[in-house]
Amino acid sequence: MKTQNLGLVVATALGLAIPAVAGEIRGKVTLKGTPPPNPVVKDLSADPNCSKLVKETVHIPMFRVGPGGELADVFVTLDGITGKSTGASAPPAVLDQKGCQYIPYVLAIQTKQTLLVKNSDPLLHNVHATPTVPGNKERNEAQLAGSPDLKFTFDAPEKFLRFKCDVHPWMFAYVCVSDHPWFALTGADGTFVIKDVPPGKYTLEASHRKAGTLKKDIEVTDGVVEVDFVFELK
Ligand SMILES: [Cu+2]
Repeated sequence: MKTQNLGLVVATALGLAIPAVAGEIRGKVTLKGTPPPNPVVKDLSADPNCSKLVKETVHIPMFRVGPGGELADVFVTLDGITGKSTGASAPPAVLDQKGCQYIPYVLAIQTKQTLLVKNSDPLLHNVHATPTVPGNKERNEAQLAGSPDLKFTFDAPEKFLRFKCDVHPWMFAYVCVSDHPWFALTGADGTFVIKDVPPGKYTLEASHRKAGTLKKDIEVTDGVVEVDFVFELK
């Protein structure tokens, strides 16, 4: 037995806290090919109340792509892990309704994590969660201007769980629900970081609502693993 392992055994026997060894997964997601243009939300500009709040043309951000193909809103996660959620003790995530749009359009939370839905607009919205995975409940609630945040939680993992507004038919948001904490969403620069990953062999999955899903087998040790994904549009 090596000396360092002996130390570990002694520390374990004494019940001492041992610093956990953990790795980090970093990478960048890019898109090859030209995506279709993001559709203009014509109904918003035609709505007498919403058009007062937003003067500029609003597009549905189906593809957020940078000048070098950097792809945002990609849900990157360790595949096939369930029952490891720390969502019950995680800080709440926030989905806002502002300018008759859900902001952000895509977000990621854990099972049992509180999702606060805010109404920052001076008008009525109707928050309607429409999950498709058994274990997650559909819920539909009116939210008047100035009323308290609505609290949502989901029990089952689900990718791109849709929220809609029944007052404004163009309003959608998509929530990725993970049953463990090892996930990230890519930002505008296409990059992601997943920290504190226990060493091991995993399948890393990258999912974009419109571009599809890619998977890579990876091994995490106690350092940084770099993993890039390239989505190709046909
Ligand atoms: Cu609305």
